[in-house]
Formats: sequence, structure tokens, C-alpha cells
Amino acid sequence: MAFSRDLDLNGVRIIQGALDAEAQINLLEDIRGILRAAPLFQPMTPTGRPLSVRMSAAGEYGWVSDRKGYRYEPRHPSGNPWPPIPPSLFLLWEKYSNSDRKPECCLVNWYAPEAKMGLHQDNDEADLTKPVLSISLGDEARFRVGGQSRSDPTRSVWLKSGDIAVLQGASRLAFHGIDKLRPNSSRLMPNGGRVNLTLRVVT
Ligand code: MD3
Ligand code: FE
Repeated sequence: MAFSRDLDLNGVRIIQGALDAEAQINLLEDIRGILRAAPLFQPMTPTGRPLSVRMSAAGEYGWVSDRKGYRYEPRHPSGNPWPPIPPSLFLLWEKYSNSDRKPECCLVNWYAPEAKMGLHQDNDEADLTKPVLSISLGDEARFRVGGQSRSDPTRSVWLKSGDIAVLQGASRLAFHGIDKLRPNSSRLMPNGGRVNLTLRVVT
């Protein structure tokens, strides 16, 4: 909070140092609450390969992937509804999203030290003019973002614990991914790893 700086990476707004240490610790407690109600699971691609990232969600919808395909669902694979999005995250959405709609999903991505996420587009949401807000916690990760075609040139930046990214306008449909983590680069979590939260309007 004290020393934040704004960066533009192919139209993605990155607010480095948006959350101070105390805010990060409080958010991690909120995430632990979400994961008690909706434990992490390992999504399978429709071709049957597991993603290296483990996931869960809060809100009216969570994103799931299995043999039937990718989609938003109102329930965790256990059959229970997702827990509510914590108030702290609605406040961050109000502060950074400039959106007239409230988020309906907080996707929780958990990266073990070896996890990564290949280049992809997020287009399972009904209204792609609505922003996505991303919050990074834990170990640093090299984030890559290109354009609206897979073959467009990409740029990358290391996302650190407490950084926030806002995806809107043309960048909302940009190809992006996480190349790798930098192990032991944060002391937020006792056993390392990384959590990324994304707040989304789904319907
Ligand atoms: C650009 N997550 O959940 S966050 C994802 O760090 C995802 O876990 C990555 O890609 C992560 O889909 C990257 C930054 C991000 C999130 C959503 C985006 C960038 C985006 C949606 C559209 C364009
Ligand atoms: Fe994505």
C-alpha cells in the first residue's frame, strides 16, 4: 500500500505492491476459510490430463474442468455449493475493477513449486467486456501475456506476493499463462507455493 507502482504489460494493468504484508496475511486467512468449505481439487482436461494447478472457488459459480469439458458450475465437485466470496475481496473489486457488476466467482489457483499454466484465453464467461481482477500471493511467478492470437508476441513480468492485475478492454481476451515459479521467494506461506485469486463476472 505504501509503495505501489502501476505497470502496463500489453494492456494488462499491474499494480505492484497493491497489498501490504498485513493485507496479504488477512487475505490468506480468508482463503483458508474458503478451502475448508471447498477443498482444492485437481481439474482434468477433457483429454484426461490433469492440470498442474489445483483449484477451488468461492461465489455463485466456480470453474471446473473434467471429461465433459470446461465450464462454470454452481457446485464444488463434492456437490456442495461454493462458499461465499469474502467481503475483503468485494472491497478490492470496488477499488480496482471500475465495474458496474459484482464478481460472481473468485477462482482460487494453487501452485506447488513445479506448477505452471500454459498459454490460454479466458472466454467461458458470458460478458467478455467485464474485467477480471487477479491477486497474487506467495512465491513469485513469471506471468506472460500476448495478444488476441496465440501467435502474437508476448511480454512477461514476475508477479510478486501482493501484486494485483486488472484485465479489461482488449487485454481481457489476451493469451496469457504462468511459465514458472521462483521457489522460496516469499515467506508468506510456510511451505512455499503460490496462490492466485481471480475475481470474475460469469453470467
Ligand atoms: C488475462 N491465472 O486463472 S493471473 C486464470 O496466475 C489465470 O493463476 C493465472 O490465467 C494465475 O485464468 C494468471 C492473471 C490473469 C488472470 C486472468 C486473465 C490474466 C488474464 C484473464 C484474461 C486475460
Ligand atoms: Fe487465465
